[in-house]
Amino acid sequence: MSYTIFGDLGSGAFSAEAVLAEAGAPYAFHEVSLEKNEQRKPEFLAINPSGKIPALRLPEGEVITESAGILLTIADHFPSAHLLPPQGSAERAKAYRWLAFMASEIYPMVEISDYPERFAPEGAPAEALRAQARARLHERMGIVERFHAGPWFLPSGFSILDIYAAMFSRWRGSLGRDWPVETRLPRLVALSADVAARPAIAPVWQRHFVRG
Ligand SMILES: N[C@@H](CCC(=O)N[C@@H](CS)C(=O)NCC(=O)O)C(=O)O
Repeated sequence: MSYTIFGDLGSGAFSAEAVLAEAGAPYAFHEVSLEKNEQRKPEFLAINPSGKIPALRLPEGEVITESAGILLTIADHFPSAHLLPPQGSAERAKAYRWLAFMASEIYPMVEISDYPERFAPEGAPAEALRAQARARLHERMGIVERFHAGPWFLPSGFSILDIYAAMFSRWRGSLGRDWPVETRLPRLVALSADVAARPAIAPVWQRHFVRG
C-alpha cells in the first residue's frame, strides 16, 4: 500500500516527497506539470478543486491537499520517524506555530509573486503587485530566519519544519533572482544545505532543485 504524490518538480510537492522519504514510506510521484498548466485540467481539479499542488493520496484512498496538512498527516502516520516533537510539548506547539506561519503568511505571497496577473484589477499592470508580494516574502522569510534556532529550526532537532523552511528559501524565482538570499537568509541557506545532505532527502532534493 503506497502513497501517491500529485505534483511537479521544484514545487511544493518537494516537501511532501521529502517527508515521505525521510519517513521511509513507499510512494509514487504522479507528475502534474505547472508549465503545461495541468493543475487546471479537469482530471486534476477532480483531485483538488483549487487547482493547486501538492495533493497526496493516502494508501486508504483519502486525498489530502494543503502542504501543511500533508506534512502533519505523514508525521502522524510515522511516529517512529520523529518528524515532530512529542505531542503536547511546548516544542510541538512551536512546530505548529511556524508551520502555520509559513503556510498562511508565506505561501500565499508566492502565488502573488508567481501569478500577479490573477490579483491585479482588469487591465492594470501586475508588476507592482509582484514587487509588493516579494517585499512581504522577504520580510516574512526574515522572521523565519530570526526564529531558526540552529542547527535545525526547532531546538529539539530535525522536523518537518526544516523541510518546509528549506523549500521556501530555495524558491529563488518567487523571491526574486536579484534578491541576495545568501546574505539575507544565511541561516536558512545553511539549513537548506543540511536538509539537502540528509541521506533520505538528498536524491529528492537533487531531482527537484538541481536537475529539475
Ligand atoms: N495552500 C496550498 C498552496 C499550494 C500552491 O500554491 N502550489 C503551487 C505550486 S508550489 C501551485 O499549485 N501553483 C499553481 C497555480 O496556482 O496555478 C498548499 O499549501 O499546498
